[in-house]
Amino acid sequence: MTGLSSLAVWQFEVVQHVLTFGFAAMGAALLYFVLTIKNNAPKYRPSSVLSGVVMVSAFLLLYLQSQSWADAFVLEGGQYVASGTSTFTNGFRYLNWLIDVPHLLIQILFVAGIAGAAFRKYLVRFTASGGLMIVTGYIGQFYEPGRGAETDITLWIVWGVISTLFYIWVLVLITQVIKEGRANMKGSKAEPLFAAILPLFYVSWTIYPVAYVMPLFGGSASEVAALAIVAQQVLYTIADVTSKIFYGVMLNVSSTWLSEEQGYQEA
Ligand code: RET
Repeated sequence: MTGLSSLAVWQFEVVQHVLTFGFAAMGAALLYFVLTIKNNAPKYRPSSVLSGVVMVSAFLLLYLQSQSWADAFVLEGGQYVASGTSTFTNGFRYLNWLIDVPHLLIQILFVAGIAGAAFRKYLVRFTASGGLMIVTGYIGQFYEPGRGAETDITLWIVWGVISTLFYIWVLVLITQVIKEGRANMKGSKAEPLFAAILPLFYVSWTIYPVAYVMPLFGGSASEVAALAIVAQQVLYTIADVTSKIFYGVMLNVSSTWLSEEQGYQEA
């Protein structure tokens, strides 16, 4: 982030607030997933458990991310400048995704009613496609423009493109899973809600690669670089809340409706 020499007070604060909102939302949603788990028949519950795992991991990451932001800058002469003692990095996010992405992908299988050999097939493919997408993107982000000595736009783009190929594989798989899930719940009132997960997924997951390329708009002008960083953090937060919480809630409500229709009553 050497391209970024200073931040206006509002820019520093917007990121601080947005990161705080992010971890507060994960904490609140954790409580929701725990408290509603018994509304669902046992076969759907692993979906809520996986939402819980995702919430804890994201809560911790976003908390550390906000600490790292606060440590990276100091207020000097009415603006925030690099503290010189630590840098702000998005690297931790990628490690959080490495945990969350496979879990988010696998949790839908329980609600879609995919079992047996098909379950194992998707489990392996989701873990491979999601894991490789993140690892290759992680390598790429070290070369991000504005990071100083490591900056290498070509390598940044090449790793980004490789990661995108794995992302396309993820999209193909999730489209199939939602199609199969809809077929399994034909006639249920949960079907339209479950179907709406597909557009939510496409939009919320695509925000991540959009945030990845934000520094491209930063250029070398410090003022634009600052705006790009702020935009990147706001986008990541919107993506985190929609891809983890909205998605989890839609799966949870679908499970509850399916459970009711199948005659399940909370003990
Ligand atoms: C990267 C690198 C650039 C190319 C692409 C990417 C895709 C990232 C995605 C991340 C999804 C993360 C989620 C996290 C939830 O916890 C790695 C930014 C395509 C799709 C859903």
